[in-house]
Amino acid sequence: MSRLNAVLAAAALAALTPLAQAVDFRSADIHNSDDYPTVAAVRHMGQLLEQKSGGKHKIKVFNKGALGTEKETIDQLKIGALEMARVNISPMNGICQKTLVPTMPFLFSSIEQMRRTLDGVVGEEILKSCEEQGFVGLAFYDSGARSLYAKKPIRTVADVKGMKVRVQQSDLWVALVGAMGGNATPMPFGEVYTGLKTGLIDAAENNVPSYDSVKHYESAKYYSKTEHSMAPEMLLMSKIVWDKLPKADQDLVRAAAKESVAFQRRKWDEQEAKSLAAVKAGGAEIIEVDKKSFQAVMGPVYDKFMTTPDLKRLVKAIQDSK
Ligand code: GTR
Repeated sequence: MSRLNAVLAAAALAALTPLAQAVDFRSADIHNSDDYPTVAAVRHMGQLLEQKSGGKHKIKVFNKGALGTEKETIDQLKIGALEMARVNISPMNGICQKTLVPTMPFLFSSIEQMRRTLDGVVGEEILKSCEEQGFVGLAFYDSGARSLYAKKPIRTVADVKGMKVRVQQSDLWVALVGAMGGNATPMPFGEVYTGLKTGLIDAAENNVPSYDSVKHYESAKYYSKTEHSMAPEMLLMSKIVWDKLPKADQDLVRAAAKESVAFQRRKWDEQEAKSLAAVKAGGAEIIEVDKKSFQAVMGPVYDKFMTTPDLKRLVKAIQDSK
């Protein structure tokens, strides 16, 4: 057997051998603050898992983008080089198609409806759909509603025309901002602060806690409440790592993840209120918008992305559950 074949055979065997021993799962997150709701929630999940497994399994959260951008950590999960990552659903849009659904513009009518949907059968179906691509969807976390912020006030969709707007790395996001008349510029989250400072971009879009935590309001002080998407956060485990866990341990991981959702949502609600106060104190102005003008241009985005019977069924299920 050649050296390479021997290495491959050993790797294949390792992939099949159940992990009877303890594992310290590493979990990635790009947020800088140790107290950001997603970061705190995965840490909390780790405590639950440690208790449930009698100290066998632990989770160590590597936030601040220490393990790479969201796209990079997703790639590492895929090959089993990383155990867990908390990412936004958007960078998964090109990997498992059903994740497009909760990202769609103006789909949910309220935060309550979004939470109910993600907790129910629709949410489960979307999480499960990532398995064949190598990702075990453990839970959805809250990311509130995302809105546009810019160097000048945006009050109606016509104001977006020609603006360079940073978006997440997903074709859907490029189309969504394109439908508003903006020039979408996909880039990782960590580059947005400099992008706004240097004028590479005129605007970006996010929820208030993210707008606050990385101080984007310093150079884009007008936060226009478009609330155009409620794209949630996802907690993912590498399927390669998952398949090596004994069934009983898989159950513990799932249970700890599900239990951490309520904790995350409590933190989220508190953080939204704190961040709103913080950005206002930092000079941000909150602008009310003509939301209907934004909703009116989204038809082509649905036509372009909600193309299969499965996607249409999921959209309809959500619309019918309002
Ligand atoms: C945040 C989200 C991150 C990332 C970021 C972004 O709200 O928590 O996972 O998606 O937005 O815009 O890149």
